[in-house]
Amino acid sequence: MESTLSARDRVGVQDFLLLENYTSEAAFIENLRRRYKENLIYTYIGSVLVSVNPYKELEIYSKQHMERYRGVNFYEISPHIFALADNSYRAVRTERRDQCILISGESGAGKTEASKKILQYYTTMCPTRHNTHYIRERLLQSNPVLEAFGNAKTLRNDNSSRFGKYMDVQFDYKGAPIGGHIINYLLEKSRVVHQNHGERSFHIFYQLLESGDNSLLTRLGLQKTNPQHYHYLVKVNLKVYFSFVCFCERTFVMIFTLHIIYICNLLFSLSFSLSFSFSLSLSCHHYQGNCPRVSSISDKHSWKIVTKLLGVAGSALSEALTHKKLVAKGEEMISPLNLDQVLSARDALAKAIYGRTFTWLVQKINQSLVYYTSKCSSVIGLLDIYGFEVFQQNSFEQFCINYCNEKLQQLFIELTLKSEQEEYEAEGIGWETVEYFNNKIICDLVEEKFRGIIAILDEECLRPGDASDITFLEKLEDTLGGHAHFVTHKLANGKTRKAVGREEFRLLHYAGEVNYNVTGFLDKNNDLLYRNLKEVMCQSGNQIVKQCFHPDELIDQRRPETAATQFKLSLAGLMDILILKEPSYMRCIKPNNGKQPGQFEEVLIRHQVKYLGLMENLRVRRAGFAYRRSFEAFLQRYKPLCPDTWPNWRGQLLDGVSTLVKHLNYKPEEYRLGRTKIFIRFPKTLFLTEDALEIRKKTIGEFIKGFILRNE
Ligand code: AOV
Ligand code: MG
Repeated sequence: MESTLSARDRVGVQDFLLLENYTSEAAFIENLRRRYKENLIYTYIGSVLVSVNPYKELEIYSKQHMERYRGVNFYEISPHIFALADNSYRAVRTERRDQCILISGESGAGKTEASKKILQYYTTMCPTRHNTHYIRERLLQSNPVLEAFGNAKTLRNDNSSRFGKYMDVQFDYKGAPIGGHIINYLLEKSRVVHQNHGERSFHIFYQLLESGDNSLLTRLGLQKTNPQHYHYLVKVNLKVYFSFVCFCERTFVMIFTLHIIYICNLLFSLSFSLSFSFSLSLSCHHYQGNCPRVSSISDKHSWKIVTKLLGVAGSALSEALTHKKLVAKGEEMISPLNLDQVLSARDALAKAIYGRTFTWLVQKINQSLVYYTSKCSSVIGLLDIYGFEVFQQNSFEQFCINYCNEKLQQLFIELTLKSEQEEYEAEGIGWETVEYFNNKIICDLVEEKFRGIIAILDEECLRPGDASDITFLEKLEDTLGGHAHFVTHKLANGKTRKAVGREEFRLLHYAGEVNYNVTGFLDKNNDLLYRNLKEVMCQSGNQIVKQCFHPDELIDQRRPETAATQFKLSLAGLMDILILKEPSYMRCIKPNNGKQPGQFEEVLIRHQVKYLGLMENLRVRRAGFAYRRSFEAFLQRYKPLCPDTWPNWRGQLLDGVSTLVKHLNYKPEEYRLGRTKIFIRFPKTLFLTEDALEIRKKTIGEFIKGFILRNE
């Protein structure tokens, strides 16, 4: 293969392993900066791909670009996401080993875009079988649909993933995509009922109201004109949505989506606040002290539509929304809820409907994708999960999201170091250990049995009596007071610089310090839907509502797992999936907070380089051997450089490689020969060899050049 690196591609070093001063963070960042200025957003640390979000469209993702990366080794061509995608694909094809690509980085760094590019690469470049052709389309189409329902504009990112997604793409023995499967993680459903200032609800609300079918909208009593009316607005094309529904019970989904929108809006507007333009309101008849009690819902017309769409009896729903059912001494007692309770019941219902529909949608997509359990297939798993995030106010959602990022960092540490070590062992090569920060201590702080934050939160959620967000905080202080990564107002004693509020606790995450406000932690963790609301929903005549609210739930007397525990368990499941696969890593960096192209904000970037552990990663790679190639690949590539190995080496591969490196004057400390691979310690050695090859190709003329091309 002819080197395809142009002079521009060689700005800085394309692999940080090649940095002269590899321990210098300044040199690292300078290299990123120089490349970023030239729109070279990708750089390697060995096999890890680092990217910096360009915040503008680059002409580097065309089919021609994809073709350049097919079957090519990393350093022969400029770094690219397609190289990473192709590398995993080749491993699947040749070794039949399951792969996964783990993309990390903070909110807005480019993870979702990267995962889409990888999927595009596979759907464009892989062969297809005629009978599974539709799988490619469905894999691609699942993205915009899930984004419509699961992404939203936040202060950090206009298209922020509010759910975690792990997607398996399944390939047959010929390398054709034949199936797929998606697992979704903890959707931030609270967004349906509340958004921080400057943020929005899920895209789908705006999409439908902006470009939804007129007759349907009218039928449902929705107005197309003024999306503001419904508290939402985002310009996204609905076509993507419709292209999906044709493979997924089109009418059902579409109508149900409208149901959701309508219901959520109606529920949302069930409020006494005059600021809501919506007409539906609760009328309150009784007052008990300062606490109004609500007994009926007044807008008969809107109410009729909601109940019709949900397929439930209006009287039953209004009763369930405004009353609580208690069983005392074998007798059922109905007591009215106060305003706060009604509003929280309303929110809980809206969240439950949205959350469950989302899961239902993922199930539908999975049914349409097919997943074979046969042995003659391999998978590439793509993980695109919400990135580490810090806002002015951080709540339960950020706590879960950042915990998830801790787990992924932990996996990265375990797998990169472990696999490095294993390879040296397998090849009989000595290994020197490198110090690094292991964030296991923070994972334990969150998830440990009995004394981890989640355990303490659950305990407070289960405790009858005076349990509150504040008692939760106090309990945290009692239990975790001495922990190096846990701080509260009372426990500050110089561990951190920033102030901690009285209702906050601070975690010193691997990625930085975050203050979490405990308000709402108990409620969000409980995630309760009153039993009588569940009962009403379970009786629904709507097919989809029925599937989302199953009567079995009512029979099961056990308390459902709390939200945090469910999340913890699902993350543990994810780790089990990932650990069995061969990982590739992509680390995304966000260059500025303004979502601007060309702005390289050094302080921000230095921070990310630090917490992504990139310098440590580099040191680990450099402490060992920068490059390793199988004898065969090494000989094949560099044989033109030695008269004894050119044009062909007929003996043992090991002897051929020995002959070649002796001829190239490699010094003993520069390389090691393992059982099947050559290990080269310094990148410079390889780089010089590459340069020699370059010169050699030029001097041996077109004929020979053609010969090399044919042979490689
Ligand atoms: P994220 O997935 O890492 O954040 P995204 O992938 O959504 O971040 O990227 C944020 C925005 O950056 C995108 O909407 C694009 O405008 C831009 N962008 C990212 N990568 C590229 C690229 N390669 N080329 C051009 N523009 C890009 V979050 O889901 O919030 O954690 O939770
Ligand atoms: Mg994302």
